[in-house]
Amino acid sequence: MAILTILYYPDPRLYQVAKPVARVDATIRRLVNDMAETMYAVPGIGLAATQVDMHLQVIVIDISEDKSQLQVFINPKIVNSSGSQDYEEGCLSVPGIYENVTRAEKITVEALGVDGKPFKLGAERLLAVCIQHEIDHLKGKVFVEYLSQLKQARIKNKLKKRLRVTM
Ligand code: GNR
Ligand code: NI
Repeated sequence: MAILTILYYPDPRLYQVAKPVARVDATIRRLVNDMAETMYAVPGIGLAATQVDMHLQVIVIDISEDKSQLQVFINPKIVNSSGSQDYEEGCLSVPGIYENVTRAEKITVEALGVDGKPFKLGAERLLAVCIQHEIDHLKGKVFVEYLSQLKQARIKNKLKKRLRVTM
């Protein structure tokens, strides 16, 4: 296993669109393991392959209290959504920034598991937020893009300044 390097907004590689996984093989299983290790190390509740500069449709999520419930979504598709909810979101690629985003309250997602088998899952509240946030990453979208242009500009400046100080 390995800890992977996370890209920081506004890195242009975060805007790349991820390709579907053709076959869930040993390479993909290794990517899933490394992404999970990286997510737990930071720590975060989700991670999309885009964030570690791998442009494949792979997501890991664990919203459990004791970090014992890893969920893997390969080639995920939201096939149903309803309602709306506001949630104060953060992102490992936008460290230290927390802003309210409105998303669907309930979703149904279809994906492949790490065993390569298709499954269908209903999700609501935080899990629904997290799945939508991660699928956005796969489409090259970061949550700050839901905010006003002014807020986006301020966040970019803040992160660029911080990078200058710490690197
Ligand atoms: O760790 C994370 N926490 C979080 C909190 C509220 C809404 C979404 C998230 S996802 C984030 C991890 C991350 O950046 N995934 O892409
Ligand atoms: Ni994120």
